[in-house]
Formats: sequence, structure tokens, C-alpha cells
Amino acid sequence: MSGTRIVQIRQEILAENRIEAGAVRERLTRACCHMVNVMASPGAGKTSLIIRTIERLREQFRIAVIEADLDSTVDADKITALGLPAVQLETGGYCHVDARMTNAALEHLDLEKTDLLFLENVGNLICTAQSDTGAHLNVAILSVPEGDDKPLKYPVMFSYADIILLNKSDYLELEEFDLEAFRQRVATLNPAAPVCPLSCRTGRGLDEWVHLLMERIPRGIGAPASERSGNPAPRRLSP
Ligand SMILES: Nc1nc2c(ncn2[C@@H]2O[C@H](COP(=O)(O)OP(=O)(O)OP(=O)(O)O)[C@@H](O)[C@H]2O)c(=O)[nH]1
Ligand SMILES: [Mg+2]
Repeated sequence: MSGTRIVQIRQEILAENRIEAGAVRERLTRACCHMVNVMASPGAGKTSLIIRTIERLREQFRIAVIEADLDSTVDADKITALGLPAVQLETGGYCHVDARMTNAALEHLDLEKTDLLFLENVGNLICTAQSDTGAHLNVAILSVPEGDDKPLKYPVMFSYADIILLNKSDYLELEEFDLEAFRQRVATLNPAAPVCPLSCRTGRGLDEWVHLLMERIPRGIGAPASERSGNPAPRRLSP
């Protein structure tokens, strides 16, 4: 046996992150701000989904977005063009967002004026599912061209997510994608997570997604429009 000591750095980092993520969640909950972490491969449709959701919910909730990218402000610029607050997290070479990064981004947002906060995580189907960002809800998107075998290859992501969206369903007729097999594979890993096929291009399935999201936003989040300017009444979470 060698005398080399194995230092469990990874476990320590994850444990530290879990504590920080808990503090982030608490901070957000106190501010009545519900955070949704959106994870997927590059190009699967994270920004498209956030924009389509904003279009449907912006009258009901004050929405802000944290955009995480290795480099560039391309996606954040799309959100600010809609007139909403966006914070760009440039992660450099880092392949996922951790709670420390979320905390840094929160410093640039007015949480008292934010009901719904989306985080577009770095395009990555592996590391993003291993790091708690402090979000209340974790959503994974797979897009049809990526293939129905992905739950077999990336089980951590499909086990971790609370909701699984299948975007680019307008390609279902063109691609050899076995929707039933995909559902079965997800159900084996994560029986509690609903699977929702949709298309950010055609709009199909978006109502169901918004319904799933609304079911998971605690009552009391989102002040009526009349309370948004001036002196809003306190927004409280249900017990
Ligand atoms: N056909 C089709 N194309 C889509 C759909 N949703 C998004 N796209 C296209 O897919 C491409 C990538 O979409 P994005 O929303 O930028 O994807 P993303 O996951 O944010 O990409 P990154 O931020 O670069 O990782 C764009 O050209 C979109 O127009 C869809 O439902 N159907
Ligand atoms: Mg994007």
C-alpha cells in the first residue's frame, strides 16, 4: 500500500457550496424572490425558454435574469433589450455556476423588486447538475436533436432536475427520437420529475411548462400590478 494520502477536496468543496447555497436560498426566500436555475447543453434553448417565459409572465411577476457564460454578454443583452434587469456572470473557464457566484450576482439586483429570478446556467449537461446554485427550482432542458439516449449518458442531470423540458419538439417528426423511451429513461432515474415536450419556436407546450412552473411558485410571490410602483404592500410567502 502506498503512503500517499488522498485528500477529499471535491467533497469538501461540495459541502462548502451546499452551506453557501442554503444561505443564498434563505436570502432569496426572505426577499420573496423565487429563483429558477435553467440547465442544458449549449444551444438547447435556455435563452429561448427564458424569453418565452418572460413574455407570458411579465405582467404577473417582476422578473430578472442572471446570465452565466464563459465569455460574452450576448444572452444578457437579449434580456436587457426586453427592458428587464440582467446580470452577466462571466465565469472565465468555469463550466458551471456555484452558490458563491450566485451571491455575487445578487449584489447587482434589487431583490425587493424581483419576484422571479431566472439563472441561465453555463451550457453544460454535466457539471451544472453537481453544484447547488441556491435556486429554489432546477429545470433541465434537453433538445430533440441531442437524442433520446441522454438520460443514460448523463444520469446526474436527469436525476437532479425538478422539471425536465424537451425543447425543439418541432423536430420530433424529423429526428429519430423515441419520446416514449426518453420518458421511460427519465422515469427510472427521477419518477417525480414531469417531462414536458415543447417548442420555443412554435410555442407548442409552453402553456404546460408555464403551468408546471406556476404550480411550484409559492403563493404570495408576485405583487399585483397596482402595488408595483409607489409603496408596495409586503409580499409574503405562504407558510
Ligand atoms: N427548431 C427550433 N429551434 C429552436 C427552438 N428553441 C430554440 N431554438 C434555436 O436554437 C438556437 C439556440 O437557442 P438558444 O436559446 O440560444 O440556446 P441556449 O441554450 O441559450 O444556447 P447557449 O446560451 O449558447 O448555450 C437558436 O438558433 C434558437 O432559435 C425550438 O423549439 N425549435
Ligand atoms: Mg443562451
